[in-house]
Amino acid sequence: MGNITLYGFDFSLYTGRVRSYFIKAGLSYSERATNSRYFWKNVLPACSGKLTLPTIETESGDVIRDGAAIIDHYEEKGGHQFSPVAPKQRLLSLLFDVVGAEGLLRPAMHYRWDFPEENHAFLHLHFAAVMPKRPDTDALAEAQMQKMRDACQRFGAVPDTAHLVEALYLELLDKLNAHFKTYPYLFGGKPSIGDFGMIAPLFAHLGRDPKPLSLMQQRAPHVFRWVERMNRAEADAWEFESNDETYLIDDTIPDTLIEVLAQIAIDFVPETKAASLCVNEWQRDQPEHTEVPSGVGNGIGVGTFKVRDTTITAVVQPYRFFLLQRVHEFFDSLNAADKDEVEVMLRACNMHEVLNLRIDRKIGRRNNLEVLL
Ligand SMILES: N[C@@H](CCC(=O)N[C@@H](CS)C(=O)NCC(=O)O)C(=O)O
Repeated sequence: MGNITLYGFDFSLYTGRVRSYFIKAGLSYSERATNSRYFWKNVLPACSGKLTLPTIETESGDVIRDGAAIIDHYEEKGGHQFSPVAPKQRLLSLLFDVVGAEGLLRPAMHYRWDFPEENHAFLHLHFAAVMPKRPDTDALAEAQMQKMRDACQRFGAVPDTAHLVEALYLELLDKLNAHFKTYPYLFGGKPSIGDFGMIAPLFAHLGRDPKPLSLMQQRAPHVFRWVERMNRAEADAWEFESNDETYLIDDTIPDTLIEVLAQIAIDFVPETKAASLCVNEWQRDQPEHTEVPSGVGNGIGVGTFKVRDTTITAVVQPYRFFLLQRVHEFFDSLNAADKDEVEVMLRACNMHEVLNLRIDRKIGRRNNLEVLL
């Protein structure tokens, strides 16, 4: 049996989530680009022809497309080692996974695409590196970059919202910085599914592109250290007193984490509400097994919502609910006393409404695609 092959790019948001998981789980993998004949002939057809990163080939040759599905596969195999067992931590871990994979795309895209003076040369280098080597490689890279710039706008990062997007992100950095000053990871001394979700936007875009990287290093050095730590096999937590690589005991949720969630709720809750209405409307007439769009900025409509007097119109990606349904399923499985405790906690950070933001149909997976059930 060989290694895992991880098809992904160093500048890809979702690749960063799986790479970090592999590193922390001690799984041996080789990272490759998608530009080989082998990939197009053997791997892509096993994804029903859908190309998104990350995609992997397991040690035994199975192909898995989608970061959540890849992590699920290894969590299952490894005894759910990165899924806290205690109810509040488990639920928040799942919620942070949604926030990271879906809820922070606006600042991630804004800080990548709206600062050309600082970022353009760096981004061009990376986009050109993964294009076919031809006389027009630079033009191909620019065309692909323009597609991503357009996607950035679809997420609602436009000149009219830039001030708000930046204000919310700077406040979030401050809250995260206060948390990671005291704790190496979200729930103590060990990363969780929620940490892997959050590393998606906070590594490749917000913790690596020149403009947001320097912002993070200067304003939120403890967040920067967490980003580094998430990409290292060892705990890398020398600045903390305790070296325990465990979750906090007694289902403790630090106040600093409640503050982080309250900050995220400011746009995550109204956006999810607007998206749920849009997805419910769309899916009503869709046949069973309709494919749910995947890929950056590909959605089924737009949602409009207001945050601090600014109106945001953003693409609706039903994938948000593919991940959110895990939060709902876990909540529904709890006994009455645990449900009460979770609700009290979610109320404290203005996230309680999320428990009721459900779509009418479930999203599952079939032939390596997310589909409506
Ligand atoms: N739900 C997928 C999303 C993956 C995704 O969108 N990846 C980006 C790169 S970071 C991609 O492949 N984009 C191609 C496209 O937008 O067409 C996952 O979590 O793996």
